[in-house]
Order: sequence, then structure tokens, then C-alpha cells
Amino acid sequence: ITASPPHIALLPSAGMGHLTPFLRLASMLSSRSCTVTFITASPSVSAAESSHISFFLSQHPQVKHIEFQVLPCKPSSNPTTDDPFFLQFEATNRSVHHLYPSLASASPPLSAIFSDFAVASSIAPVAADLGIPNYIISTTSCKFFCLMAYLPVLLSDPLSFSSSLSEVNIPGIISLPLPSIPPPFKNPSHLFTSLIATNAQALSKAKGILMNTFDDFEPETLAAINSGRVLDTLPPILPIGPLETFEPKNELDQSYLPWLDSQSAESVVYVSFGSRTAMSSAQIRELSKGLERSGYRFLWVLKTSKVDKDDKEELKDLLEESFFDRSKNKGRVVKGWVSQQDILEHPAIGGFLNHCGWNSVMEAARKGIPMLAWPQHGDQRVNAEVVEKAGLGIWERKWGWGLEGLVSGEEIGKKIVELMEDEKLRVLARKVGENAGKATGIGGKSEKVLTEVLEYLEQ
Ligand code: BUP
Repeated sequence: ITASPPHIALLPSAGMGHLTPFLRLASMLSSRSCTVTFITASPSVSAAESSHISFFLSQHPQVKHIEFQVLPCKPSSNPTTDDPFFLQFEATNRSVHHLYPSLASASPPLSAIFSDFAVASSIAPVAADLGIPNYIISTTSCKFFCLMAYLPVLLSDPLSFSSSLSEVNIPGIISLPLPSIPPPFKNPSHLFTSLIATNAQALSKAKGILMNTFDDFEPETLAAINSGRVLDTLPPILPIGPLETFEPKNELDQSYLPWLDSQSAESVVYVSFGSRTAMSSAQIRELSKGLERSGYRFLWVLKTSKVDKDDKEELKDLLEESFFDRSKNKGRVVKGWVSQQDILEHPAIGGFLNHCGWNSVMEAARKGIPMLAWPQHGDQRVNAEVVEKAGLGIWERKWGWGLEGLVSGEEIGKKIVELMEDEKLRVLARKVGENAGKATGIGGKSEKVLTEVLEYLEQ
């Protein structure tokens, strides 16, 4: 009997940073002849999620779709946060067991569930009841993943995050400076912290952890975790990145394209802080000054709220008219969703000022674009450490977390000049791009890892 390709159910969690790698993986699995079932939670938090899911499904009619109802979020039950994405993580965990009947009746029968770290604890019993393996998809750096996996141990010692320490100690992991640890981790009852700790405790039940990173990008961390030095209970960590891109091109604002096309090679700084950064209006003004001061050309994608549905402010209310007049030939400011992947692939882009959301980092790595890291929250400072160490970018640590203090236009401008004029960095970043290409090319390390997992799951 010849083996047939596996049937894999994918279950992402809330937010574009989580959905994006799942859409990419679904597309990759589908093109490798797997049967794919894509599970989505309803209602979704952001408009971007709904439109990307619809478009993805319309482009991949062979992908099966299960939509399941998420129980209502309980904002008042946890006063530590009102972040709609964290509340949705919590609600999804309460709802996941309802998936059992539709997963049990899947045809052909499911071979595995690939699910987000944020639902690790609730999907584990479902996979066990179905008698199939569960792989966790990590949507962050391997370094931050180590911190999450080790969090239950850190929380059991009240001195772990003591301000008298300069670093957090995780066996086998080099340098995790205390200021890079997300502040909520110091509060065990914070929803973000308790969700991560609960899910971390379920990791040992997974068959493996598929990670959107590659061996050359985080060699020491991958070696440490896979040799059992971080925790000896973890399943294998399987680096399969950078994931191939699948970019829906529906309803996109591309008004900047003719302007970008007319710019010379590597001359433009692309500025974006991802889908969830709500930058203060004062900081937005300083950033505009910084871009002007740098003298470099820029393409700036501006967001002002955590959830896109709330983003009602118009550009003219955020930035002075005189800024637009002065920068008419120098730059473009865009509000709304763009295809970041297309932008990073454009020959005119020479640098990327970014918050270090992990998808953005992997996209820059694929293209070898030098980054100026300006982490804002969550995993982003740890990710920025990784970016700097890998030679992909520079980082001004003293800028702190977003919304913590105001970074002046003068400082921003100087740092942008440093980014764009650092020839050594440009060479190193290009090398990162080459290594990323090797990892995902035929016979490359990441490509082999994914092939082995799929061969294992063949029916
Ligand atoms: Br904004 C924006 N276009 O306009 P990250 C984002 N993206 O294609 P985040 C666009 O969304 P988390 C836009 O390329 C990346 O793939 C971008 O994920 C794409 O950051 C994804 O980079 C955003 O991980 O998520 O949104 O802050 O907080 O989960 O890291």
C-alpha cells in the first residue's frame, strides 16, 4: 500500500501576527498535497483577520474550513488587562473542546492538529481523545519561546524577576536582560502571564514544536533547547522557517507604488510597527520629525489603535499639513493594510524601522533587509536581541518599551542615518538573506525538517 499525504487541521489564535504564519503554512502544506482543514474562531477580533481568512479560502478552494463559535470574552473577570487579543486567547481556550465532534468526523480522518501555542493546554486533551499527534506552531523567536516554556519555573521563585538581578537565568540560554522581559511577567495573575504559564505546562504533551525560524538565525538557542538544557520535558523543536509567503492582494492600498518604483535602489526606509501597536500621537509627531531629519526617503505605514476596527483617525488629524508639504517628494505615509511582503521585496527598500513582531523579522530575514529595531511590547525586545545577534539589525536599547517615554525626533533621525549608512550591517543582513534562502531551498535544513514531519504523518 502506498502512503497517502496526511490530513492536517490548523488552529491559529487571535491576531494577524498569529494568523499569518498559519495561512502561510496552510498554503505550503496544501501545495505539498496534504489535505488541509483550516479552523477559525468566530467572531474574529480584527477586520484584517476576517478579510485575510475569506481571501485565503477563496484562493485555496481545496482547503476545508471549520468555523467555530468562541464563547463570549469576559473582560471583567480579569482586571489585569483589557487587551482584546488576550481576552480572545482566554475565550478560545474555553471554547476549543467544542471542536471535538467536527474533528472526529473529518474525512479523510485527521493525521494531526497543528495549533497555536496560545491554545496548547486546551487542544492537548482534544488531540489525545482523537488519538492523533498535536504539533504546536510557535509564532515567536526560539529565544522568546524558551522564556515562555521556562516561565512556570521562573514564576515559582519570587526572586526570578527581582530588580536586583540584571538578567533572568534560563539554563542554556545566553543573556536575557531583565529590561527585555515583558513587564506583565512580573505579575503571575496578569492574564498574559497566566495564559502563557498554563500553556507552557502543556508543551510536553505535544509531539513537536514547529518554529518559524531557521538554524543559522538562532543556532545557540536551538542547540540549547534541543539538547534538553532549557527543560528536559520538551518535545523536539523543529525549525521550518522562514515560512514561504502567501500574500492576499485584495483591497490593498497600493497608491504608494508608482512613487516607490521611481526611487533608486536601497534608498527608502520602510517604517511599520505591525498590526497591534497603538503609538501615541506625541510619538507619531516625533517619528515624523525623525524621518524628516534623517534626510532619507521613507514609506511609513501608520496605525493608531490596537484593533483596526477602532482606527478612525485620519492622516490629516495626526500629522501637520506642513509635514506633508515638506515631505511630498521625500516620502509617503499610508494608513490601512499594505502588502508588507511586496514592500520588503521592492528594490527601493534599503532599511526597515520595525517593532520586531516575529513575522516581520522573518520577512526581513528572507530578504536580507537591515532593520532598526524599536520593540514596543510583548516578545519584541527579546526578538530585537535575536535580530541584533544574527547581524540583521541594530537596536537602541534605551528607547525602552513603547508608550514608556517619548523618543525624540532628533534621536530617531540619527539612528535612521546610522541604519542606512552602515555598510557592514548591509553585508551581514544580505548574508542572513542568503542563509534564509538556503534553509528553505530544496535540501535546506528547514525544508528537510518539514519534509520529515510530513513523511512521519503520512497515512
Ligand atoms: Br500592519 C501590516 N501589512 O499593513 P508581526 C502587517 N502586515 O502585510 P504584529 C502586512 O502582518 P504580533 C500591514 O507583514 C506580518 O506578516 C506583516 O505580524 C503583515 O507583528 C504580519 O510582524 C504582522 O508579527 O503581531 O502584527 O505586531 O504582536 O503577534 O507580533
